[in-house]
Amino acid sequence: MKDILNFIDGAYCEGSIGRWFDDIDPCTGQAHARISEAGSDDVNRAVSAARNALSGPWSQMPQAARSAMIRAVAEEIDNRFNAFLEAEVADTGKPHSLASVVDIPRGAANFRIFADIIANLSEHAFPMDTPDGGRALNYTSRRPKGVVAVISPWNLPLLLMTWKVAPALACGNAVVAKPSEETPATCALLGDVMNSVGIPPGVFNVVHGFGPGSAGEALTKHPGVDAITFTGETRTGEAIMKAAAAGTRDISSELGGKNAALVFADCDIDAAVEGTVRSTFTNCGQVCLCTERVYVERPIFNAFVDRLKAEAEKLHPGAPTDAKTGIGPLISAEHRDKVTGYFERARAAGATVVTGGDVPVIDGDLANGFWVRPTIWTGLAEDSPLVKEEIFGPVCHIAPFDSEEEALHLANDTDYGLAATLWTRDLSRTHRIAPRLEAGIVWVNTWNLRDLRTPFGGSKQSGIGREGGAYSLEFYSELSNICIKM
Ligand code: NAD
Ligand code: 6OD
Repeated sequence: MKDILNFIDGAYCEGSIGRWFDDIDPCTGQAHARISEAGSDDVNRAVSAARNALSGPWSQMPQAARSAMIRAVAEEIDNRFNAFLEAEVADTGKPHSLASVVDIPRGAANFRIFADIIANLSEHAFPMDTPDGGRALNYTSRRPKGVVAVISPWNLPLLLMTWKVAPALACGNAVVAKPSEETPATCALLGDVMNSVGIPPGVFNVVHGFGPGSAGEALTKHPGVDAITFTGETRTGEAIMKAAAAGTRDISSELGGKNAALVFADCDIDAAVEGTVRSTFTNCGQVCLCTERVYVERPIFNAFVDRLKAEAEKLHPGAPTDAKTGIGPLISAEHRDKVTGYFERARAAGATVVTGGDVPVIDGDLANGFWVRPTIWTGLAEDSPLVKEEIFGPVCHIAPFDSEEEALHLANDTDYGLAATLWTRDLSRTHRIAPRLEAGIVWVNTWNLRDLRTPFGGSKQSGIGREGGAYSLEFYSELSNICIKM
């Protein structure tokens, strides 16, 4: 069994508290590695290493040189593609067909885009008249924020960790990363990548462990951390905001969602069904952008439900390496129990179970994996907790609507505001509706199509701030105005 170690000041090390915990393969329920938990002394050491690195050459490095190093990280991830793929799949159980086209390539692409952004950085200038009849020049200038804590979840481990580590490093910060306790393996591999491209020791550190009472809490409460960027559950985001309040540290958060899809009768129904299968069941529904509420205009409601059911039933669970596998497992036994708890509650609430709502029986090595069947419900009341709470599994509820206004109301009637999807051929309708959807991201006739220059984030309880392209600079750098009297 492999050991997964912390990475502090350029070296892999065991946590000083001598505690280890298992890294479970969700396809088998068996441990495939053990993880060394970091204690508060280790977190102290990681934060000190990061702070020391800031006084070295890293943050003063010419932008072009730093950009070249960030680009080299991307190339090194490409070079080690198979090691990253194997680690990600062992931690998550997701099919190779998904991890090899989404997770690992995006890990590299995240470094590439921020290498480009920083290489092409420009500032604003504001020439002005002065009261004495002279002139002055204002210009903006950015400097690193300092030590940035990056805390990430288990659903897209490499993608979401690098989405934040890359801009943090590109802006000249030093990072202490805390990956999810469920999926630490790819983040651990990044340490060696950083060393191999010459990123100075201390610029990138990794501590492993849990949230409360462990490395996560120690890191967010550490006074040596200048800013915290977090992806995960809304309730965890609230706890981290409280920790960040001490010292008024900056926070960026990407949180939960209960995303709606609106399917109008004028849509291309083939595309809408195919897109909704992806938006509901990709990664076994464990993507914050996944659709959990589908609203379909009444004339096509029955046809849409039938077609979505037929497609959902084609998604066979299976081994990650099997080309026929259409859906992987949930991340853990605990999460499987949470999702199956929703299955029971839906039945008790009188939902019609169109398909799924149970656990498939699988023999052999995969018998103890955390599988659930793709599930579709109809007939729940809009105020049911099942339609309000994020489930984060391969589940959606489908309800009919009769007008544009009703569809908009239904989509927006949620505490969350991450993503929404609109399926229509009517361009005027698109322009009427899309800007009124209370979501950080609106996709029209597609889902999860990403241009990494665009702003990404959620409104309401789905997060604070926007990251992506130049928008990331607002969080990862400190902006000054310099005013020169001429
Ligand atoms: P989680 O909030 O349980 O954990 C996320 C990370 O926070 C983990 O590393 C965990 O150890 C750490 N953590 C937990 N409590 C902490 C504390 N008190 N202090 C410091 N760190 C703490 O989330 P999860 O279960 O890993 O991920 C699933 C959730 O993430 C879902 O709600 C999903 O919607 C959300 N998510 C959101 C986005 C987005 O971009 N909006 C992306 C992915 C996942
Ligand atoms: O694509 C991205 O940049 C991103 N942050 C995706 C988040 C997915 C949530 O699970």
